Amino acid sequence: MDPAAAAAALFRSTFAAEPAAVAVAPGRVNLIGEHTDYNGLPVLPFAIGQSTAVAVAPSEAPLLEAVSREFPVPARLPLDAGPAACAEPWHRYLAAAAAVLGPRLPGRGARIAVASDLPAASGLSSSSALTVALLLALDAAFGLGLGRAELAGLAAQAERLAGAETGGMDQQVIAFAEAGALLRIDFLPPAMRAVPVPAGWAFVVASSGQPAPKGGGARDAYNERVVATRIAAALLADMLGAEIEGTPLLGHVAAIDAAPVLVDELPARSSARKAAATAGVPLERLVTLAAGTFDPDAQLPVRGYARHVLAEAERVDLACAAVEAGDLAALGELMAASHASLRDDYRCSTPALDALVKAMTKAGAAGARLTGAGFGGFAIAVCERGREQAVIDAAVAAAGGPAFEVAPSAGARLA
Ligand code: GAF
Repeated sequence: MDPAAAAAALFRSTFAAEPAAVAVAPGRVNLIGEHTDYNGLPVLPFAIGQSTAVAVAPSEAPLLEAVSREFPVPARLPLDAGPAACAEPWHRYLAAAAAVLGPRLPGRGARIAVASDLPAASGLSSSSALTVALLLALDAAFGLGLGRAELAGLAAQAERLAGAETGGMDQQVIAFAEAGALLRIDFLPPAMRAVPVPAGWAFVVASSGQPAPKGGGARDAYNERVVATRIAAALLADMLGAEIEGTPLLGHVAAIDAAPVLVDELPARSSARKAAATAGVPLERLVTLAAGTFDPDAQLPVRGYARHVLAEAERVDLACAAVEAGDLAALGELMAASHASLRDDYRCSTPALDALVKAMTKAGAAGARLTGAGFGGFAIAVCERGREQAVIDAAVAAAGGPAFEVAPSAGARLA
C-alpha cells in the first residue's frame, strides 16, 4: 500500500475516525553541493519518488497522539514536551514540530498516523520528509495558512531543535521540487531554479549498510563541522578585512577572489575560543546551536573543512552547467571530485561508502559520491540509461543493498 493510503488506513484503525488531512512529502537525494547549505552556499538536490505520509485530525486535548507503521513505539506527548525530553528518536520530530508551531496551535493537539517507504537514517532525508509532511498536514487540518517558504523554514527550525544544526536544503527541496528536474538552491541571497535532467540519464542510490541518523549518532560529527566552518569564516573574514554581521558563514567570504587562496593560510586546527579572540568575534556567534552550545575549546580541523566547502560550491556551478549542456562525463568527474573532497578534507565518508562509490563507478556509472551528511548512509550514482541495472547489481554486491533507481519527482502535496 502506498504511504498516503497506508497512513489514512492506520489513522482509521487506530483512532476510529477519518483524518482531516493527509500530506505526503518525498525524500531527497543531493546530486552535488554537500555541507554547503549551512554555509550559505548552493546545493543541487532533487526529490525522489519514495515518501512519508502523515494523516492528521485536530483533537481537543493538548497532546500529540501518534502512531507509525514503521516505528513500533506510539507517542503521547504534551504540546510543550520539547524534543530533548523524547527518548524515541521519531517522537523528537513530532515535539519539534509542535514547538515551532507554538501559539499557532491554540492549546489544541492532534491525532497523527505516519507511514513511509523511505529507508530511515539513510541520508535520504526521512526526517525532513516526516517534518515537512507533518507541518503540511497540521497546516491543512488547522487552517493555519502557512506559505510554502514559511513551512520549509519552520521545518528546518524544527530539525535544528531536534539536534542537528542543519541548513535548509532538505526541507526546501522537499517543499519545492518539480518532477523531472533538479533544484538549484541558493541561500545568500535566497533563490531557486529548476534544472531539467536530460532524458537519457538514470540515477541510482545505494546503501552503504551503515545507518547515519542525523538526529542520533551522526549529530555531533555534523555539528562539529557547522562550528568549524563558522570558525574558518570568521578567520578568513578577519584576514580579508571583511565585516560580517551575525553568524559568520563561508558564503559571506566565498565571492572574494582571495578567499580560496587564503584558505591555505588558515591554521590546520583551531578552537572556537581562540578564533573568536583572533578575529574579534563574540564567541557565542561561533558556538551557539539551536539545541545547545558546542564545546568552545574543542580543537577542530578548520583548514581542510573550509577547503572542501569553498571547492564544493564551485563544483555546484560547474555541475549545473554540465547538466544543462547534457555533459554526463563532466558531471561524473565533478561527482568523483566531490566524493574525494568529502573523504579527504571533510572526513565524513566511511570505508563502506568509499568501496560502494568505487564499485558503482567500475560498473559503468559516470560518477558516484556519498549523498547527504555522510558518516554512513547512501551513495548516489549517475549513468546512461541502460546501465542502471549493472550499477545496482554492483552496489548490492559491494555493500549488500538496498540499491534502486530514483527519478526526480515532485515535492510535498496534500493527498
Ligand atoms: C543533512 C542536512 F540536513 C542538510 O542540511 C545538509 O547540510 C546535508 O546534511 C549535507 O549537505 O542532510
